[in-house]
Amino acid sequence: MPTTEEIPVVIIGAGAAGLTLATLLDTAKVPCIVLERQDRTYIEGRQRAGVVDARGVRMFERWGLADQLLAGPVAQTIDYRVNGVGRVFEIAGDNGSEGRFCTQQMLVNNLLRELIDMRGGDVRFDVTDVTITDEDGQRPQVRYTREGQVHTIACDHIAGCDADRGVSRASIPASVLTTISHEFGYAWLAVLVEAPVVAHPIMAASDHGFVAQLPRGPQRSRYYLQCPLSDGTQDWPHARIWDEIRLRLNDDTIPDAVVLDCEVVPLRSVVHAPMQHRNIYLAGDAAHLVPPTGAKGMNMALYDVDVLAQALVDAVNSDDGSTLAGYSATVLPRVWKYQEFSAWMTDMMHDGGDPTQNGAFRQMTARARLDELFSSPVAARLHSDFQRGVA
Ligand code: RFL
Repeated sequence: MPTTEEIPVVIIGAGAAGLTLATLLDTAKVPCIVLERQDRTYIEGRQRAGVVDARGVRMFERWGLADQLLAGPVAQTIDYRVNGVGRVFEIAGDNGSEGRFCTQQMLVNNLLRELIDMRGGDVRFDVTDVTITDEDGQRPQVRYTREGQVHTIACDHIAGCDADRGVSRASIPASVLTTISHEFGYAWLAVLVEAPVVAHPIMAASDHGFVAQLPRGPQRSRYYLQCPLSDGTQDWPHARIWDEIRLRLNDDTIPDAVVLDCEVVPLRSVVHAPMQHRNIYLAGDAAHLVPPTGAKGMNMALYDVDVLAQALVDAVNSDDGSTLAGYSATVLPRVWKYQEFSAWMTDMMHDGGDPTQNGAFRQMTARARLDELFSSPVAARLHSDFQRGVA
């Protein structure tokens, strides 16, 4: 028997954006249902971003959720290396909140516990065939299948938090959206390893290509190695991974360690605008992608849902739809600012590396740009503000 129910808000996708939005709405007593195609165990195990920036911390504090969801303060440093020679950049902050160490996996697990286990929030995993009907003059409907049964939810608002390949953006007519994208022309081999944490996160340009090492827990690091777009994980046997890490960091003492996971991620920037159409509101990777170099993807998703949550609270609790109507216009300027920062970081760290990529001239000017961070207080301050998410 098909079932139909009613709720003010349906959220599609239980990633960083969807679960945060659901928890903020629950905090403000706005009822919502989250639909997720994966099962809970899969969501709990998914590894990605590493740090909630200072702006994200302030958001969780403002909503009274920081202590439940985030871990302790994170080291505000980056070890920028060129051919193995490192300089530690200290991210300058103001008094008050700073970034907190919280991997995306940790945040998502804490959100699942808070929302489902502590508050009884309604997250439906393992759903398939999610379809959206949102036509003029009719109440929006979301249909989905679970355990072979088709269900329909009538709602007022749909939050599309289902990332780049989800159904939410695909439900908006193509003629409504403008898509602006940029391909960087290379990829990263993202390698999760079991290894002791280094003193500072490392971002390294080398004549042999870019490499980064970022902490992902007490005994875990994520290495990123620049590689051609055509590479697959089969091109990177474990011995080659460790040889390249030693070569690019110019450090023969790094021992091989257990590789837990490995994937190839093409570096690209994409913005789809407007981020809303009728009653559908896009947030996070459903609306924009950034190359991971600036560590901003998850933090941009958190910003989107901070604005969207308040707008939905105004619309549902106070019958004031004005902030919701302005959602896309409110968040897009910041989306573009962080696109610019992420592209700047990406160009600097990759052009400054392998000269066969873009030539020796671009290599040397990129290295000069990196030097500025250590010689110009103005450049250092701006870089810090971007890293903290407050620029
Ligand atoms: P998510 O986390 O991918 O969640 C989307 C959810 O939607 C579900 N879904 C559907 N559910 C129902 N029906 C459908 N038809 C559906 N289609 C999809 C999916 O199963 C999933 O659960 O997107 P969200 O919430 O927008 O969050 C965005 C962030 O995940 C992303 O921006 C970051 O992970 C990006 N990112 C980083 N961000 C940072 O801020 N700092 C970092 O250091 C950082 N490092 C990274 C990254 C992303 C990476 N990859 C894998 C692309 C490093 C890497 C390697």
